[in-house]
Amino acid sequence: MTRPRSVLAVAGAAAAALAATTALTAPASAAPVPSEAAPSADTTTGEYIVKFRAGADRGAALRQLGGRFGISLTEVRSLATGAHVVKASGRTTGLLRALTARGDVEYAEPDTPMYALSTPNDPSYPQQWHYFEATGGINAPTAWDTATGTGVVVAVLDTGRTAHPDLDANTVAGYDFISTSTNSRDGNGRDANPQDEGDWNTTDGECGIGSKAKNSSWHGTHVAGTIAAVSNNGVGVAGVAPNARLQHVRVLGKCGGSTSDIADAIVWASGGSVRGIPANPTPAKVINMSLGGSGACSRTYQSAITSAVRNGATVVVSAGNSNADASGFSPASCANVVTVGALDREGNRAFYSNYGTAVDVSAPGGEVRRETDPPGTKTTPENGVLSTMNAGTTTPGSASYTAYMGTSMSAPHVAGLAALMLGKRPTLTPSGVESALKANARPIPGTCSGGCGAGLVDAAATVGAV
Ligand SMILES: [Ca+2]
Ligand SMILES: [Ca+2]
Ligand SMILES: [Ca+2]
Ligand SMILES: [Ca+2]
Repeated sequence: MTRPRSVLAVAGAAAAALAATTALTAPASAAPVPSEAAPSADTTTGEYIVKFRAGADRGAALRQLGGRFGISLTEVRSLATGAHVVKASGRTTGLLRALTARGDVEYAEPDTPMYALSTPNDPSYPQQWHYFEATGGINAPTAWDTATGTGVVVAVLDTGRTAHPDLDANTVAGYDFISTSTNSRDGNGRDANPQDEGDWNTTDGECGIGSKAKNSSWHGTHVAGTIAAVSNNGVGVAGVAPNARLQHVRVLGKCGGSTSDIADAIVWASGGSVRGIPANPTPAKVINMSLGGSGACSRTYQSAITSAVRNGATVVVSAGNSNADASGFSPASCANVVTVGALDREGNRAFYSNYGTAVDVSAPGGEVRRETDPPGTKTTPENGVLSTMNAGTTTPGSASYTAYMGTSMSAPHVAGLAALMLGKRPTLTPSGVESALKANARPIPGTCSGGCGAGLVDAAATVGAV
């Protein structure tokens, strides 16, 4: 049994840089809204809704008004309300007032065009460049016009759950698969409560040679927010699949987690049976694993993944943060998973992202560096992926938001997109999801040495294609 060294956001040599979590105090700037019709004429469409009074001679009234304005007015259809849609042959100003002023007209209104309100009102949404920016974003807003992930459960195999106003409403029951009480911090082995008890460690070397003391990461809380933070609630951030359900399956505690626990969690999440554990009441159609460790895919991992895929679950995994070929990491190198590399805001392969033929697609992972890190072109916190967080340094504190970077952040973009696809077309198979993700990805906007898969996932194109 191999033990993954740690969560990808803090794995490997780049641990110090990757653990740099810059707290973003989000300015409450308003989210953009769809543009309104130009107000130069009564309507931009030339269509009015007119309610005539009982007994009115509609034809005569429209002929008379048309003559006065030098246009023709035709009745297009009647409404359930008893009003009629009237179309003018040309743009007019003053026709609406003239209609309203008539004794035989009860009311007249422009037939105002409506638009899908796909731009979330969450105050920090404008900072979530990774959803909407033309260069490095995943083109999510257009996808939200037709897909929100309704009916799809996404399992988050990670550090577990913390209470959060941007997550709670989208959360279903999960499970805690950490079998060793020393790393679980809840005083027992596996149990039904996937609460994240914190993964801090107080001394260097406590989690193996070269490990550093660190505060709790609340990694599962961050990953979950990218997948399905509650959107349009006027709070915090938006998620990629705002109506999907999150299922926290706790597998990472202090010093990471074990392959054996993670393998059982994969099977359980997909609806398979695990000895001694009650069946999952809401099996996941998508499993996100923003975790990994050294070594090619083990028999244990592959057999658990194969079983999950047979159960119909799409398994999305991070490529890893070691700036190395992903073939040497698990579960990134396993078969039948969607392995996701990370790009920065300009669409270049992020400095930490693994690469190679094992990578299927790429997604935004961002870059966050501290002021004390070596100078670079991308040093500001807004280049990271903003999501839900907890403010506790050890045990859980209050809910908050933070920008992180890593392939841990890129995978949940793809897991969320898979949920959008499955919400729209529930019969898609895991291989169908993977093929559509690849076929509709767009070319890497920047540079990628070593291989970034089929390209940067495009939510609008992919959802449109299914
Ligand atoms: Ca426990
Ligand atoms: Ca527990
Ligand atoms: Ca929100
Ligand atoms: Ca694959």
